[in-house]
Amino acid sequence: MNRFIFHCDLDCFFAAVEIKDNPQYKGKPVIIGADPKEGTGRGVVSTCNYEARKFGLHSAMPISQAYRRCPHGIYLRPDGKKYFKISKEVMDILETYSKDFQRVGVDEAYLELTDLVRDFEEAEEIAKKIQKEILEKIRITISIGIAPTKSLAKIASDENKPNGITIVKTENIQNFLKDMDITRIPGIGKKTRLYFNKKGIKKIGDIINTPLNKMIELFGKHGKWIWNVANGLDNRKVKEFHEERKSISAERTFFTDTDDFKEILSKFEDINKKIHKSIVKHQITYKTITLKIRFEGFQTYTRSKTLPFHIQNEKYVLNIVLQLFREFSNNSKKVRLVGIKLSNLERTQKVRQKSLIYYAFT
Ligand code: TTP
Ligand code: MG
Repeated sequence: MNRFIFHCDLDCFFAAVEIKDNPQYKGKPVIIGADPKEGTGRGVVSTCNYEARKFGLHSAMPISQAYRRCPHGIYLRPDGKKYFKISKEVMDILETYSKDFQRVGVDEAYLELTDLVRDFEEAEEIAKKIQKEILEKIRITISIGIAPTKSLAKIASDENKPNGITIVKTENIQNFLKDMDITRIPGIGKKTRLYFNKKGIKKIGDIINTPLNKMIELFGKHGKWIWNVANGLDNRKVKEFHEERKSISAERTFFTDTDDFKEILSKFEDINKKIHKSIVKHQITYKTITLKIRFEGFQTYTRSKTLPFHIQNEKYVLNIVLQLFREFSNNSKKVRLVGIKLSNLERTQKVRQKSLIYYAFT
């Protein structure tokens, strides 16, 4: 049976809110983030509108660099409270379109309409209705991807931004994906791209043309997931976050086993940073922190600490992980792999607001 999954993602969300509230900014480059202080400011761009993107500006770029490229832009500090209020209003609208609704970030959500529409034409009509309702009631635009899987719908919503609707039918999956850079697959960032490129994989088409067993051999479990996405295989359901996500974790294997503390520390920092990027984007808090460690010879251990309350604090996690790691300091074996897992997840309005500010300035 064909599935109809929608991924809806607001266009340059924070900037769009500021522009709707200040029509005089319309058509000008608008940048939300830290204070640029005429080029000497610290911190990063939270987001910017499409006019600013023409100058090469993007989320997470140092604000000083943004200022150099676009000194005449309108630079605004983020107003987390305001964005969350609007986010909720948008989510309340989206939720009316299907009982299978899953909010994922501050400005994105999945809807499954498999039982509600017969074909992609009907699906497109609904997508237009959603865009119209949000534009009329909230006065900002949203892009929608419609596809048979969640991962394809997500890739599709990004294809025709802003205010786009992109449909990927089962028979067009390969054509849609094959020429895209592999970073269009959610979860492949700049570092992973480098690693894949070294193995000759640049386009999603290269993944499609690599046999699954080769992908697993080269990239392990992650390789399998990526191959599945590239081939349109992803049967994850659309549902609320709590039921689906029990933990967030990441691990890394050293190229060669090591006992160099500096190297191990830097791996922990990398992993922790990566996890927190997602934690912050999805407004998650956690109570349990788990360290995973594998020594040469494959002995694997985990150690956990559960806090009395939920937190969201990257530095704190690193401290706990290092505390847990200390227990192994007498082990003479070299370390092969380290990992961090955060579990007992929850989302709370309060930390969301804090995290936004954190997000915009770190
Ligand atoms: P995104 O949906 O990634 O970006 P966007 O909505 O601004 O732009 P696009 O049209 O490409 O979807 O993120 C949603 C909001 O989250 C964004 O408006 C600001 C915030 N954010 C940050 O504060 N820092 C970041 O690094 C990113 C990626 C987003
Ligand atoms: Mg967005």
